[in-house]
Amino acid sequence: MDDVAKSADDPARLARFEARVAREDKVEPNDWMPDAYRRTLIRQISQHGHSEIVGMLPEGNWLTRAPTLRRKAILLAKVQDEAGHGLYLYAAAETLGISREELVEQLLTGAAKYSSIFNYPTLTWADVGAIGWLVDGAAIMNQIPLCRCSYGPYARAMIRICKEESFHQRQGFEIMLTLCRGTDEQKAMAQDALDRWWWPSLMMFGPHDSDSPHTDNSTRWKIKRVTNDELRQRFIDATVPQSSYLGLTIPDPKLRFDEKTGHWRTGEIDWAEFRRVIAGDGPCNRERLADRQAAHDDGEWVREAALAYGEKRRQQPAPFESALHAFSG
Ligand code: BYC
Repeated sequence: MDDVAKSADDPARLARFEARVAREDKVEPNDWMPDAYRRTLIRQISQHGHSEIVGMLPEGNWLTRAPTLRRKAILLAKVQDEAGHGLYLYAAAETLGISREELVEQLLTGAAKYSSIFNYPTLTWADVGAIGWLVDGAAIMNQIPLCRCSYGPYARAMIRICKEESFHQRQGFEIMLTLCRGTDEQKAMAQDALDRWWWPSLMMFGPHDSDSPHTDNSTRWKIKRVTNDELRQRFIDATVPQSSYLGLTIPDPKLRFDEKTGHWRTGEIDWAEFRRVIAGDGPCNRERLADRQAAHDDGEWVREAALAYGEKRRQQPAPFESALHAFSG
């Protein structure tokens, strides 16, 4: 039995809700919604927000070692964008009734997931290029359809996020192009980064549709517009020609172009690796959570100062009242 069938929601209300979603009306925070719809959105939006926050770490690793001032300024802007994406997404999740404190706690205790992709190391500068090209490229492919998600606050947050992701993807491709047009050593570094990031990027789209427990409900409610396998295929079809343009080789001996369908076909993804990484046993899971915890602890004085400032402002009379007070006094 799926979540909808198990739902204790009033059937008439549920039918009205589903008709509304079918008409493409946006669902807003104060509207009635089935519990399972709310839970799915909190799960997906918070996992997405956590991914943006943890996603700052692998690239942040190269901020102090970027090869030029220009590269450093660009990378700094990109990492800041990701912090902003995390905050828009946390704000969107908060409209569904979960607090920021709960969200942060779920991330830090490991109770909530974030994307598997961020549990891999960034060993060379070329990894920053590969992340932009492949990881942000996969993110855009997955997120453009989310701009039409049925839940208004998530859909609106995604519009701005996608515009910024598109800049991120281009800067990554441009790093790869520069390396591929450079020395043999630089090109080898770009190939090595592609070798290590290709398969994890394909895993970003999630399990095959046949193994994806959430796809049916999410598609029915227009949270997901396109399935995991369809999006993965779109990404592969867009990326294989880009890799040829760079003069790089996709690390998959089974990769072939299927003339009949017009799609690139890959070998099988290592799903055992995917399951290991999302269960917390990837190459960098522990390091990422420890770094995130340290950043959270280091930021405690900022949170305390912001709260104290907010409290002080609350105790002060509003500007209009104090002007009135001065006038009458
Ligand atoms: N990693 O039924 P399914 C970014 C989980 S981009 C970890 O298909 P759903 C960024 C899934 O959560 C990355 N877990 O689920 C880019 C579920 O577990 P639970 C983030 C994964 O939700 C560049 C289970 O597997 N993007 O942030 O229908 C720079 C079954 O899966 C993964 C988003 O989050 C994975 N790769 O579909 C910086 C986009 N894949 O909850 C930052 C929004 C699956 O049952 N999210 N799982 O324990 C989505 O589009 C969907 O949630 C997914 C999964 C396609 C990811």
